Amino acid sequence: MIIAITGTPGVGKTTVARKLAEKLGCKYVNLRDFALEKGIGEVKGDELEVEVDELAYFVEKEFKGKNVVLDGHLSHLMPADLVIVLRAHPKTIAERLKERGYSKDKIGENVEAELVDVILIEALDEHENVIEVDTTGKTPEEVVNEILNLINSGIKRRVG
Ligand code: DAT
Repeated sequence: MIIAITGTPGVGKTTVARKLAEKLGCKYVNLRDFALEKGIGEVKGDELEVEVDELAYFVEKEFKGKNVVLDGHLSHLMPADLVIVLRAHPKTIAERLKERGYSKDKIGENVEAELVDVILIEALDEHENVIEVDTTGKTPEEVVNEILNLINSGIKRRVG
């Protein structure tokens, strides 16, 4: 099964995806690294601009039928069996991105995206199996355990 961990930058995707893959004993894939490895997209400053369809094609080709956890803010646009949208308080996102040295504009853009549910809406547009998990006040371990419980209970919760 392909599990996509998505969300606004700073929400906790990499932290949660790595731990989840470890617990499930499956492969962890960072989408940005995967794209670079495949020579897809164009690096512009700190950002990698990729054609979503091209990335999805390579993801399908390489991982279809395998057990992987995809980490990236485009992972909900990939062929996935389950999409987990991580959420955090916009203030938390702002603090984390400031620490990362993001510009004021970039921080504002991402805070706004979190506020208006951009990724959740995109994910629900693309997939049936979408779970929203709020990380507020939780440790990464608690978030991972919540996801594992949902997977084990057959994923009956749906948002939207
Ligand atoms: P992203 O990959 O979404 O940009 P990250 O995993 O690189 O995010 O960074 C998230 C930071 O937040 C990291 O320093 C761990 C911290 N954090 C605190 N509580 C968390 C939680 N419940 N879930 C995920 N990360 C959390």
